Amino acid sequence: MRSIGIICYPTFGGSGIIASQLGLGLAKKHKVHFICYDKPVKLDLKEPNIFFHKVNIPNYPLFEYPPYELALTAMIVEVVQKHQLDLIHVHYAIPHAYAALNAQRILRENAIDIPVITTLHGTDITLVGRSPNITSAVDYAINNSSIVTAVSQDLKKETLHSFNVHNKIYVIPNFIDFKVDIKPIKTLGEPKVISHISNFRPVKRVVDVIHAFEIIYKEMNAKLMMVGDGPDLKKAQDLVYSKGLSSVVHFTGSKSSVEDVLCDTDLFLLPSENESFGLVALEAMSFGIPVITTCSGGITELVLNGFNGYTCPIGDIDDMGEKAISLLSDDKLYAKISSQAYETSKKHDINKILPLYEDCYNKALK
Ligand code: GMT
Repeated sequence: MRSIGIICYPTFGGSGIIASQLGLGLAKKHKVHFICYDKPVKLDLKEPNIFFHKVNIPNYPLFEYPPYELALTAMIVEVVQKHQLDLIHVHYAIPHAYAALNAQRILRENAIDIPVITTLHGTDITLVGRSPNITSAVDYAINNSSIVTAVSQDLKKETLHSFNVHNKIYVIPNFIDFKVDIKPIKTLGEPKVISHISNFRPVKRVVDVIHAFEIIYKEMNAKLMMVGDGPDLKKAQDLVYSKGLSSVVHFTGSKSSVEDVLCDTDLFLLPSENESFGLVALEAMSFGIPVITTCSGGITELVLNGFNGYTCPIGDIDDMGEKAISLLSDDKLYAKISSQAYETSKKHDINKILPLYEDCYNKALK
């Protein structure tokens, strides 16, 4: 049994979900200590071997920007010393890997040597990390981690292209923790239910979901579930109102259960500008739901055009609409794509992926 520290963002995003599920899976064999500014949303603290240490961020009037990395670094040092952690696994290069590496240096002064494993999830590399004033810090965090993993081949490629990296990057795709092992048999009913789940950031292009839905709705009885909250929510709501679609487009906010929405969904739309992996698409596929997405980075390693869903050019709402209509009007095609979507998701079962992380831990500890 090892003692593992996990550092992640505790919010609804895919990286926090993956970190939480990984921790819960590891806790069957190891002690897992989460170090975050809040309890990760999907983390069940009642589970054995799971511990949570809250990072208290100092906030004095003098600080315009509270020093989060500093507080996190000090908390990592404290938890490693008090609980004799064997390794630290951080999700996101910035600021988590950066803070963990500083903690590592402090601990070395106390004769404690602890490896840092860094998992890159996407936004840290494709958006934030490209800000020129922080690239040197990202280079440092990646190059000095004991092991670096990325959630897709595309993210690995992007990282090598955008940063001055000389460390090896292992690709470990995201996963699903299947609670039941029953293959869903999806048949099309009326109305067709289309859904989209995201944090409504501009990168998600939620407006394209509504344009594509309008094309579908002109051809068939359909409704759209828009799940989540974020900067583009108002823009999306205004568009729905201006198109007169308010009776068939439902905005549920971020509190509704993703599982409940997916249970009733026939087709999932994810028209992102960039998606390093697209965990939500994998979740949809685990319910046997075909996904229509864009040719945007790592998601094309998951959604294979014409096999388990469709990939369209970014912003091509006509293509998305047409593909959706032909899929939703053909029971036989729909059953085939749905079944293949589910089979793809089974390849991402946590039981297949978790040992890959354990291998990384073993390598880092050697
Ligand atoms: O997509 C987001 O806005 C959230 C972000 C996150 O940090 O959780 O998601 C990123 O990591 C997920 C988990 O690995 C991936 O499934 C998402 O594709 C990735 N988001 C982007 O690349 C935009």
